[in-house]
Amino acid sequence: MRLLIKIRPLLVHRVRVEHTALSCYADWCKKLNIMVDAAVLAKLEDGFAKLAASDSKSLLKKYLTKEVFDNLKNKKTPTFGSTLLDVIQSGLANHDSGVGIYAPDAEAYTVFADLFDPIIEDYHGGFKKTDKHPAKDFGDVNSFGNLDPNNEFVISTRVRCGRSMEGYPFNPCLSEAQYKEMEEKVSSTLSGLEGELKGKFYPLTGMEKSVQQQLIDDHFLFKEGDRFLQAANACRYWPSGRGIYHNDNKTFLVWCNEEDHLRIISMQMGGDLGEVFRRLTNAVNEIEKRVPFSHDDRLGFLTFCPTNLGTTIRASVHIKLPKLAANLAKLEEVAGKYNLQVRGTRGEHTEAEGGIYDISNKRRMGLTEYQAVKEMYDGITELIKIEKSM
Ligand code: ADP
Ligand code: CIR
Repeated sequence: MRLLIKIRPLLVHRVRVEHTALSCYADWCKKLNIMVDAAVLAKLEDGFAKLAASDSKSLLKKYLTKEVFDNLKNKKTPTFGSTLLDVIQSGLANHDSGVGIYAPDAEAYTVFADLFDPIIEDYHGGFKKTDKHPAKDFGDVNSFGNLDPNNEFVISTRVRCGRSMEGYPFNPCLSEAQYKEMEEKVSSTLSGLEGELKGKFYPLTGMEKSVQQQLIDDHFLFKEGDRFLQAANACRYWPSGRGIYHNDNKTFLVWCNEEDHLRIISMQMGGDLGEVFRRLTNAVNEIEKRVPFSHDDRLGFLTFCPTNLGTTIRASVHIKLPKLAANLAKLEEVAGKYNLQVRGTRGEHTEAEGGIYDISNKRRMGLTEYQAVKEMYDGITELIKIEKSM
């Protein structure tokens, strides 16, 4: 009893010291922005419960197990303080997402690797967390020919890649001033291009609605109001800092600050993949001489969406395959065998119009630029053979 009387004040003192230490720790965390706020945690818990109860087919639902969720929900990226909510909110708001996650900043790929890695492996056909993306290699740019010399099936051919400018985070972390600064850098840099790459930058700010709509309808410009990007916080200050550069005949185009900082695009009517790929390679080489891009040793070129990492290459044709497409599930199944992805006429999440499908390579990581394009070339060659034999 006497002993207790003696040590009680000591215990109380210790508790007080610990309590003070804890509240100092909490203040310190808040100051350093490393504690996830209660409102964010509540949204995460609610969104997770709804997703778990849904019949969503997204890769987010497939890989966000309770264990992964609990392990990541209190984490933040060191520089921008991005949370798991910033990563998954698009997939939580859109249960019909195919993937459902984005990296708000480059550090998210590391901090939230327990979620990104299995999704990357699934989407990119087996790129494991221990794998390293190969060095950039466009290969022999003269190796591709015309996919459809008699113009029977292919309407048009397009190859694009994405790039992020070094020193800037991805969309959700950009300020309006940064958007404007980037637009200025992009437009002044591109104004130095020559030959068939020579063109003009057209800001979205102030662009007539009819001109914008015509560019979208002609498949040259990104669409507006993408709900997957909006939910990911990627459309803030729109249309500030957004725009498109193109040459006179619109065979070389650059999108500025839509999903990625830059989308570099080469496209033309018909099936001459050789010419489209040569133009893209030339353009990328010229732009890379002038702008430093974010690149990671393991992941390759860094992009906002994990589906675009690595080469960032999507080589596609607009194609009519009426016999194969009579059964869409069958078309998708056959395309899948050749690692191809089928999209609608106006791009991802759209329907086919007039029997025209957009078919492209699906994976972009763990193979070179040349191999990604070859995957589309070989696959489309096979699909055309099958169509002809039906
Ligand atoms: P991204 O290709 O940049 O991932 P989308 O799937 O949204 O994005 O497509 C962007 C635009 O490019 C859409 O208008 C789409 O119709 C167009 N497009 C894609 N492939 C081709 C092609 N081979 N020919 C013509 N337009 C194309
Ligand atoms: C989805 O999950 O369906 C969208 N977030 C888009 C995913 C892949 N497409 C893309 O990056 N353009």
